[in-house]
Amino acid sequence: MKIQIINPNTSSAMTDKILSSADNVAAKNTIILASNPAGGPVSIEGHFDEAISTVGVLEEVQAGEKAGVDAYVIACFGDPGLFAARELTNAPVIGIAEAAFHLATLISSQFSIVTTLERTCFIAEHLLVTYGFEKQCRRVRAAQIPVLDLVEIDNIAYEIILSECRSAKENDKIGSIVLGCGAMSDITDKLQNDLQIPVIDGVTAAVKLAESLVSLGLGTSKHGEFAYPEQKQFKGNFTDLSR
Ligand code: 5HY
Repeated sequence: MKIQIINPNTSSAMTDKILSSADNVAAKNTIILASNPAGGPVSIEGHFDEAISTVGVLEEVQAGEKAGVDAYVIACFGDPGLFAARELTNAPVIGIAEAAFHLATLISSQFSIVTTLERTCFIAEHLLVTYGFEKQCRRVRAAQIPVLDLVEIDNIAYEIILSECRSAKENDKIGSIVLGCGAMSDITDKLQNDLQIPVIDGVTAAVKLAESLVSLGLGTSKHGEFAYPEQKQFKGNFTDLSR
C-alpha cells in the first residue's frame, strides 16, 4: 500500500526526518511517500501559520489522489486541514495529534502532551476538545523550543524535553506521554527508555493506524460530514480547485 505523509510546513529537512521515522515502522509492503507544500510557513507555530499551510495540505491530497495513494498522514501536531482533506478523498486521512491521542488512551487512562512553544499548547487544547480527549489529557506542556530547532535535536534540546517529560511523569498522574511535534519523532525511543513510561509519537502512530485501516478495507466515509465537496467554481488564485 502507498501512504503519503504530508508535512504541512515547507521545511524539507523536517519532511526527510518524518519520512525516515515513518520508514522505520512501516510494514514491508508499505511504500511511504513524503511531501510538503511548495509555499507556506517553514514551521507551524500558531493559527495564522496553520491557516496558510492548510491550502498546501489540500493541494498535496489532490495530487495524491491522482497518484493512487491509499492513505494520508498529516504530519503536524495541529492536524491542519484534516477535516477538509477528508472531504477530498475516500482514503483514510489521519492527523498525528489524533493518532497519538488514540494510541495513548489504548495503553493508559491519562496522558500529558509535551510540545514546542507555549502558544501551540492552545492548539492542542482545542484539538483535545474537538476529538473528545480532554478528560484523558491531564496537561499540555511546552518545552519552549521552536519547531525548527528540533529538526536536528542537540543534547541541550533533548535534555529540556526530557526534563519536561520527567515533570509530567512525576506530577501529572499520567500513564503515558504524547510528543507534540512531528520533529520529535526521532527521540521517542530514547525518551521512552530514559523515562520508563510509554512515549507516543504521532507520526509513527498515524502510519500504523493508516496501515490498519487500509488492511481492513476502511476508508473515509462519504456518507455524512466528509462527503465530497459540492461542485462549484473557485475564482482567482484558487481556479484550479474548481470542481
Ligand atoms: C509540528 N508545527 O508538528 C507543529 C508542532 C507545534 O511545523 N510541525 C510544525 O509546535 O505545534
